Amino acid sequence: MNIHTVSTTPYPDQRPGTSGLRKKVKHFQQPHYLENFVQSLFDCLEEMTGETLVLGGDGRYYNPEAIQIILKMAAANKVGRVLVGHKGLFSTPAVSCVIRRCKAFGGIILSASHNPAGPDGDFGIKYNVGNGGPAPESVTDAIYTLSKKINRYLILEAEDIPLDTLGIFTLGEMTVEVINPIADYAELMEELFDFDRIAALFDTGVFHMYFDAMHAITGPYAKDILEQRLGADPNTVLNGEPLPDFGGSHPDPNLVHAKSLVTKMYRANAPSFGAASDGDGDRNMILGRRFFVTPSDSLAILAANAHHIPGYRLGLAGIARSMPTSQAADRIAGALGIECFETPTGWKFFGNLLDAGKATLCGEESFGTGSDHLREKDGLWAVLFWLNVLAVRRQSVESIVREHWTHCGRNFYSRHDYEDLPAELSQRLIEDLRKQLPKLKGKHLGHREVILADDFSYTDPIDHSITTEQGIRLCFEDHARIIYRLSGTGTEGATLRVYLETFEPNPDQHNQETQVALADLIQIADHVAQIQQRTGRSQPSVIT
Ligand code: VG1
Ligand code: CO
Repeated sequence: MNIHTVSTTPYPDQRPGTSGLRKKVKHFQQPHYLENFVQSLFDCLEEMTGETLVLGGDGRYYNPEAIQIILKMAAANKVGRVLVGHKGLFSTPAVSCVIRRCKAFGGIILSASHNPAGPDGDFGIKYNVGNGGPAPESVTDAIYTLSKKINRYLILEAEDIPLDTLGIFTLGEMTVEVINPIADYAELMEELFDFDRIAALFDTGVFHMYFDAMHAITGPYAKDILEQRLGADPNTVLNGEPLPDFGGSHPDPNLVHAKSLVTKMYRANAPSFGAASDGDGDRNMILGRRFFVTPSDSLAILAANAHHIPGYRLGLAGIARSMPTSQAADRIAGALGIECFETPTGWKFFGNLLDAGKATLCGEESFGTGSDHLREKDGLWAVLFWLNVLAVRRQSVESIVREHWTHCGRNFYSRHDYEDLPAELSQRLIEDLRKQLPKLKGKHLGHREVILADDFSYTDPIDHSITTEQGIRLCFEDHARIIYRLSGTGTEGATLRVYLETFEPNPDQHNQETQVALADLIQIADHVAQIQQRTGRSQPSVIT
């Protein structure tokens, strides 16, 4: 066996963010950049010797090259077996599924999620542990520490593995299995949902839907599950071919970036249901005919309707939401008599709650929803959940949401993003807010009184680890909230996220336009943080 020990020097910037290490493709293509990170990962997890790993990515530019490098490094580092997706493809939730089903030691996902791809776009790498979920911060911190003192990496000299061919290959003493990345995942979906009932809904001939895969990873999954297994029209899946540059678009399923789907869903003869997913398949956007469901509402409504779904018929242990996600989930948890957990942003914080059986459904305002069926958020799962609910209730999406508001009240919710700000300016803005916190409590802002002003800190109820500085929050006595935090997934400049929420119990007020309902809060948010003045921006770059 020809294992090379290659000398290298550390890069100082390999700290994983909210969801793995994300950088420009060109940054990853610097000499030994990818290799340094991967070797730090192998050094951190020495027990990987002889074990099984799952490997794949969302198909973006540099995916095939990175997979070959990682395979040869895995062989040199004594990994026993790697299950790699056909053509190197795997959605994030499918990797989580296969890790769990095959009892693998962990998995490596190559993706920068919804960030644009191509030679000038972004690339990313993320490690998932044996429960199928993103590595906890203790692991990502350890990898980062090793990356700062790395001086060599190990790689096997060998021919590339033919990723286009399903089958079993060897690399030195390691086995490589090129597997169908859809099969296990689709089987799991069939176990959770009533496929016959959903198929019967499509059979009526009056229910039509679009699923926009945005030229990213979910195309093949959606075609297999929606069109083949469930019998949806053959043209249901839009942009179903994964492309290395995602067709030049920004595969982020929201009203701004999934514009063409939104246009189709708002025209006169729009279908009953529309959905989209992101680059790596873990996000979802849900639309009815001329109707948008906010991700926070979607989480609450799935919880309220879980008893209709075979996989959740026995009831929910609890619900977990990220801190900035609206409190609609708390209301339904209260009504169901179950606990609602509030975690920092990022799916890794749900892992312990799911493993301990404390939460069944989880969600984030950033178009992420999932459950204990795996340990990642799961775009297509959310779409199937909605389809199963629609198949049982035979109502429109809009009427289901409106009924929910009538019972539980409506949480008006919006996120305002200020992208590509100078890093220092945005850091200072947050620090200055932090300094203001002691005086904000008890203060009247507009007609509301601030009852809590803090920088969110989380103590994990299972392992008691503490995570601090997770977002500045102002909570008002009428359940309204303003939250400020900086993104941890960007690759250029800094992004300030401002999350705004009010609660409206009166159904007569539920028809207001969201930005109108939130107008006074938006003003207060700007006034407190002096966003316009400090950034010179008169409005956010993206509103979701
Ligand atoms: C964003 C979202 C967060 C999500 C993360 C990863 O993080 O806000 O809710 O978990 O992306 O999702 P940030 O730090 O930029 O706000 V994905 O689909 O990009 O893996
Ligand atoms: Co994603």
